[in-house]
Amino acid sequence: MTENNIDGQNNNLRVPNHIAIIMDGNGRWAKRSGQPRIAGHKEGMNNVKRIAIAASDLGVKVLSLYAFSTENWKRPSAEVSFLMKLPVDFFGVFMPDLIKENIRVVITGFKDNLPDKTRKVVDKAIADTKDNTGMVLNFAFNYGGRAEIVNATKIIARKAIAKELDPEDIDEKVFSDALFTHVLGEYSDPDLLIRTSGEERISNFLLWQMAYTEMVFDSAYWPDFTSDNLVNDIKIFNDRDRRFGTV
Ligand code: V07
Repeated sequence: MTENNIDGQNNNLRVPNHIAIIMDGNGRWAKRSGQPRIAGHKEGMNNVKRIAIAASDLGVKVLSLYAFSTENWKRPSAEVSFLMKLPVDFFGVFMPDLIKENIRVVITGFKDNLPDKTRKVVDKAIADTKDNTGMVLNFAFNYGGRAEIVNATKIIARKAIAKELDPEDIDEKVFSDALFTHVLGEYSDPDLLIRTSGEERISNFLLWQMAYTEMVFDSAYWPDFTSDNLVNDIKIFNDRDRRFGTV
């Protein structure tokens, strides 16, 4: 935890190293003003930039955003096609900001069944920011917690069959290393989960990694979620006692 004193207002704010966000409420935000769901997704995307910069300025080390779940393929195909273009728009518009903010982009999730163009754009963004030393912006993209655990199990099983690993040596470290989040190194587990729009579920996000994560449910729809909401939710987190099962 870093003590953040960059401005008087946030004096003594203890900023969590890893914040994960379920960016919910985009469809309802659009509906509220009589717009189609995709208008909400678009405004939600613009807010990704605002909140990423706010988090980076606060000194967050890893910001994980649940952008697309393995279950989201079941949505209407026009909506899925629209969502698959958002990374293209996102990097097209925001890459200069990411470079300026020294932000490194990573993706956790299944990349193999993404549309070609989406995968190429994502791979390019990862490559173009790989030497950035600031905040890691982790997009959970085509991600599902159970699917990730099943995938890790396959990786470990293959190693055992190849005699590269003794089953007796499988421990929590071996397991964590087989998860997508191993790319986040020491910050693989979120300290704080924020879910917007008032829903209070984890919906298959980072299941293994959230064993000890504090959860804050914010009533704001994601497009309305501001840096003030972020700071407020961090304050709620600060007011809780985290004991990790000890006393
Ligand atoms: C998406 C905007 C945020 C609210 C949630 C639904 C819509 C940014 C990305 C993205 C993903 C990967 C990447 C770069 C950007 C994104 C989807 C949806 C599918 F490498 N926003 N955003 N992807 N929304």
